[in-house]
Amino acid sequence: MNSRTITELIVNKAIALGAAAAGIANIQDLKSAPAFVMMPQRPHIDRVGAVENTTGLPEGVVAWKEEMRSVLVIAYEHPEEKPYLDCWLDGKNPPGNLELIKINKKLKEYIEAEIPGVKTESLNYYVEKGGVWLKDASVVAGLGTIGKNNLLITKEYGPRVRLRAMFLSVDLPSTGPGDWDPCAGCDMPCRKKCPQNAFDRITYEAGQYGGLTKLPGRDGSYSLLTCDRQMAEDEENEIKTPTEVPDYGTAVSIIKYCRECELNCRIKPS
Ligand code: B12
Ligand code: SF4
Ligand code: SF4
Repeated sequence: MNSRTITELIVNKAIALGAAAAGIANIQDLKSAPAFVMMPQRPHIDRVGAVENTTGLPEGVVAWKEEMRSVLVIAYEHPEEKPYLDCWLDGKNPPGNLELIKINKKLKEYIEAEIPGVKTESLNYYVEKGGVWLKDASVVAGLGTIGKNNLLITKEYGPRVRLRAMFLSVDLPSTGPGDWDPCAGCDMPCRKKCPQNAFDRITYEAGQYGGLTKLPGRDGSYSLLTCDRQMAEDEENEIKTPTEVPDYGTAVSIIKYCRECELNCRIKPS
C-alpha cells in the first residue's frame, strides 16, 4: 500500500468515526514546528497547566519514539450549543475529550487490523506524559492555522474543536500546512472579549527564542499566566447545584472554563 492510500484510508476512517477533521504530521516536520522549538526553552514559570512529568525528559521536550515516524491528529467539534462537551463534570474528563479518546481507540483498532505492518500508539493529552503539542501538530497536519486568539482555527468550525493524536510507525508525508489566514484584516473580536486582557502586551519576543517569529498569539501577545487567572476564577465558580446534563445525567459539580476567545472568533460553521 502506498503512502497516499494509507493516508486516505486513515483520514476517511477518522471522519467516518465522528472526527470533524484528521491529518498527518510527519515527525521530522514537527521537530522544527514553533511550539516544539520554544517549549524546551521556556522557564518553569511558563508551565501553567503542566502536570507531573513521567517521561524523564527535561520540561517541554517531547518523548519521540525511535520506531514512530508520523503523528495522526484528529479534531472533534465542540459547538457553542453543546457547552457541556467542554465541561468538567463531577471532576471527570469533559465529554468531548472522552469522545476523542473513543474515536482514537476505534481508529487504532482499524489501522492495526487493516493496514499491514503499521504500528500505532495513542498519545496522552499532556507532553509531560508522552503527548505532543497538539495545535502545532494540527497545523502541520493541515487541519487549520493558528489564529490571533492563539487557537487552532479550522475552515469549517473555526476554533470550536478539541484535539487528540497518535503515533504511527509508517513514514507518511505531512498533509499540511496550508496558507489560509483568516486573521488577515480581521478586527479581532476574539481578543476584545477576553475578560482578562490576556493579549494586551507583548510577552514573548522573537529574540528570546533564537529568532522564532511564530509566537504565542502569533505576535507573542498571548500571556498564559494572565489567561490562567481566568481558569482559576472558573474553578472558584464551580457549579455545585445538581444539574441535568444531556447524555450524562445529573452532575453535582460542573467546571466551565472560559472560551471567550474561541466563541467570539468570526469563523463559525455556516
Ligand atoms: C497548557 C494548556 C493550556 C494552559 C496554557 C495555554 C498555552 N497556550 O500556553 C491554559 C490552562 C492557560 C490553557 C488555556 C486554554 N486552553 Co489549553 N491547552 C494546554 C495544552 C495542555 C498545552 C498547550 C501549550 O502549552 N502549547 C505550547 C505553547 C508554546 O503553544 P502556544 O502558546 O499556542 O504558542 C505556539 C503556537 O501559537 C505556535 N504558532 C504560532 N503561529 C504558528 C504558525 C504555524 C505555521 C505553526 C506550525 C505554529 C504556530 O507557536 C507558538 C510558540 O511555540 C494543550 C494540549 C496539548 N497537548 O497541546 C491545550 C489546548 C491548547 N487548550 C485548548 C483550549 C480549548 C483552551 C482554552 C480555550 C480553555 C478551554 N475552555 O479549554 C484556553 C485558550 C487559551 C488560548 N487562547 O490559547 C485546546 C485548543 C483547541 C484549539 N482549537 O486550538 C487544546 C489543544 C486542548 C484540547 N482539548 O484540544 N491551555
Ligand atoms: S480563555 Fe478566556 S481568559 Fe484565556 S485568553 Fe481566551 S478569553 Fe482570555
Ligand atoms: S476573530 Fe478569528 S479570524 Fe478574527 S483575528 Fe480572531 S482568530 Fe483570527
